[in-house]
Amino acid sequence: MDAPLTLIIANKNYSSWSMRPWVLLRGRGIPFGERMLKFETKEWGENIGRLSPSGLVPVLWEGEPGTGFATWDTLAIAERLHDIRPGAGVWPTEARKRARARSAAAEMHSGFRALRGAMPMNIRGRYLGKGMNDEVAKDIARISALWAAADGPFLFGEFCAADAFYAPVATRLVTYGVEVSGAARDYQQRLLASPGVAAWSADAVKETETVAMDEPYATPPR
Ligand SMILES: N[C@@H](CCC(=O)N[C@@H](CS)C(=O)NCC(=O)O)C(=O)O
Repeated sequence: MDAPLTLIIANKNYSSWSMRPWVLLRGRGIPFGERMLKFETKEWGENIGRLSPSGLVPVLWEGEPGTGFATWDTLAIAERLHDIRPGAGVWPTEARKRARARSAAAEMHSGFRALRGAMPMNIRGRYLGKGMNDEVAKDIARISALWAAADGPFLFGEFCAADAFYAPVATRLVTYGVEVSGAARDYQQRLLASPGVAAWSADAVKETETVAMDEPYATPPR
């Protein structure tokens, strides 16, 4: 009997790193529970040290959160899921596709800093035209090329971890009113409509908390 899985996450509206393994688990139909520690709350302060070795989210727990087995950091979580749920399609079955999918996920994990910095994830927010500059445009051009080369309904056939890594970018383009075209746009729409991404986004728009650090374009209260 496999130990039950619990994913420690933060606010669905803002936490792009939490979103990635959550949509992967949901998108691949892997059962799991979630525990949300909202940013800037007493609950975060009281529990993050016990529930996250790195002090960051997401964290995947096998067994009881806090005493079971923890894997932290999104890339490591994807690899751990691939190990413990080998038939679940976390990565593509074909070795070269798997290598490409890992490359795409790693590129997201370590790159696109301009885009991530200037356009923080904010699923319910609308800041059309904000955040764009030359470096961001370069990141978007690279992502658009990657998406346009999708080899199936998703980047490498069926929805896998690589798609999960790009899900927060698909929502950012909506938030900041950036349009990609052609095959990249078709892929973005499929990604937004995929079951895990749609479910996460539906929860995100219901949240009401505001995290100032993730709202650089909000009008400050007077
Ligand atoms: N490299 C990490 C990044 C994790 C990360 O930065 N998480 C943010 C939330 S999206 C966090 O926990 N921030 C809380 C803090 O900085 O105190 C990963 O891939 O999981």
